[in-house]
Amino acid sequence: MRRYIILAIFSFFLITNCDKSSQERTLKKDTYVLDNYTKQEVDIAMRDGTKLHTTIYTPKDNSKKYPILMQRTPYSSAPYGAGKMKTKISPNIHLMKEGNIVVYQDVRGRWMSEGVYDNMRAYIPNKTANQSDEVSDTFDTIDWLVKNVEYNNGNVGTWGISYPGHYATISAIDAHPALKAASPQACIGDFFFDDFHHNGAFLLSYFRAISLFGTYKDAPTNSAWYSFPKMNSQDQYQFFLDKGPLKNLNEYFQYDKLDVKTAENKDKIDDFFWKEIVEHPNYDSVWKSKGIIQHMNKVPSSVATMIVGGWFDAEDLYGPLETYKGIEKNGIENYNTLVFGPWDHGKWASSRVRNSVGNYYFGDSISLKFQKEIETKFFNHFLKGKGDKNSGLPEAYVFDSGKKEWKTYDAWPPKNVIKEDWFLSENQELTITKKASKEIKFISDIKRPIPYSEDIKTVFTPRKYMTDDQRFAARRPDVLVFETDVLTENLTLAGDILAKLKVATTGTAADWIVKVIDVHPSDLAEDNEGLQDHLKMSNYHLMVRSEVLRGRFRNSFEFPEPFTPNKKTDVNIKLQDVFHTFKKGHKLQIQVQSTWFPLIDLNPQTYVDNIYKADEKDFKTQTHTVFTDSSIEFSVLK
Ligand code: PG9
Repeated sequence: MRRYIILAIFSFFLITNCDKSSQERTLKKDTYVLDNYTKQEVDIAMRDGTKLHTTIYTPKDNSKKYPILMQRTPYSSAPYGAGKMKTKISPNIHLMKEGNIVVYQDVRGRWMSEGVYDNMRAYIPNKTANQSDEVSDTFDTIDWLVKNVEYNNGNVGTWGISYPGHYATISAIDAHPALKAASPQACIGDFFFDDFHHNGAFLLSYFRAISLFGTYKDAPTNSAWYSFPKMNSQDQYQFFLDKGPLKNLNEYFQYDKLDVKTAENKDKIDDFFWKEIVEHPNYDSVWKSKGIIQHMNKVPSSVATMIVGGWFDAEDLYGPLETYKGIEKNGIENYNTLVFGPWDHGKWASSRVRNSVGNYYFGDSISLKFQKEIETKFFNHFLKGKGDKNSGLPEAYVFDSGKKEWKTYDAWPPKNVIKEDWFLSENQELTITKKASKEIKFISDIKRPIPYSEDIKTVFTPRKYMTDDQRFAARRPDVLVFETDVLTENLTLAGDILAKLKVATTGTAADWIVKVIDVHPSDLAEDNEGLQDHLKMSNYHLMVRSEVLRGRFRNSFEFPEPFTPNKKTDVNIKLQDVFHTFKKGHKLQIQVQSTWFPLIDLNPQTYVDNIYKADEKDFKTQTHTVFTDSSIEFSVLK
């Protein structure tokens, strides 16, 4: 018996460690930082006097000087307190092991820092002496660090994933002269197009995440001051369907009592972020002022940038792509590069050997290769090396998610891309030839909205669906399906996609969702390891890209408009860039639908000024029409 127990323990060790990279295994158990770095925590005063809590890890080897790698975060720079160290620091294990000064800072109003938090705090271009924003907070912090931290070589780099990625973008605006390199990764660009909204539709699936950003804390704290809504069901579809109109979620955020703190409600969440979302349903000055893409012209050529993202990132896809494209507009003076791989949110930082997104496997060591050969090389070149434009890295290092291989280009999108229109024809064809316009009707039943996923369980933020099999949707009467014949040669898409729909509705409001799908051959025999039991790779309908447009915003995100019932109307939807080869033997499929639940909230399908304040009576089942002179404009690599 003893022998079997030993065998079981050994095999458990093997299983849990065989998926770790060799780098991970060679590291002594989680004490590398403790053994090789010292830590100090300081409260740095900003120009308006607010003190920001900053944790500094310095190599014990003080025989040389080091660059400073900094991450500013709303998610805490814990652990706090002497002797308590992170087990991993810096962007990756190579940069940690070769030695850098690594700094983490709680941004204004978060955790151990003073001040009042504001989501995506607006950048103030011409600040008065004492005015501050995240740009000035970053400038003041870097200034203090290079003047006060021992053994620094005067060069600073910033990095971060997601919200920390947004602060890395911020660091490059009106940058401090010591900042030589910034790597915004999955960086939020604009909360009206990243995370909480997609083209005006509200990401209902983000419901629980709202609490993370909407409650004020009274003083610096090393423990969470917010709490998450308690959902009484793990079946998110049913939970939100039973909840009904968005206004019924107010109870979780004390919305209607926000300004009246009483004894009984003081412990409830009075969420200023929920209030902002509810009271600003359109792309008005509040959202516009917070968007950072408009300020990319303020990134000086003294800062080298490497923008990183994942083709299957459900949270921040708009941000990194638009950040890169925004900086590109500054011209060749800026060293600005792009890395996009087959990852979901932030997985390029993973130490796992196996790279999959949900059910779909892309290959081994993709993240590890990026960390070692791209990310480490980028920071070392600009912070320790020559720092010129000859970094040895490509302009665009992009992974073809169809061929499952890396490619490099000297521009993104590649120069040899042409725009090609494919038409949605009535017998479910997707053809290059335009045919007579026919009507295809379907009932959009708000009592039975189309699930965005077959998975039942409630998630904090949805991620896996980005590569989920779409057969479950294809077989519903309210999902229109259009597909090519079996491809006789490879078809590579490289760049954005524009769905040019011509639609009508019996109602006065509608959402429009378009999905781009790679239909795999039916004779595919082998299944991906980790494939959910109910799936087979045979005929797998891989979602390559998807997007929604809330129809009221078809002509303007700021000034919404109703539909005229039964009037043929143009609805154009931009889908974010892809880099995907639809291989010979596969089919390219388009799905068009009008509900996507509960990824996004339900459209009442009758026009109301503010859906967040709509009543039960506003929600009506309608009949929608798609005309077959609708087309999809693809960026085809020739
Ligand atoms: N952008 C990601 C996020 C923002 C808001 C809610 C949930 C996730 C992130 O910072 O991870």
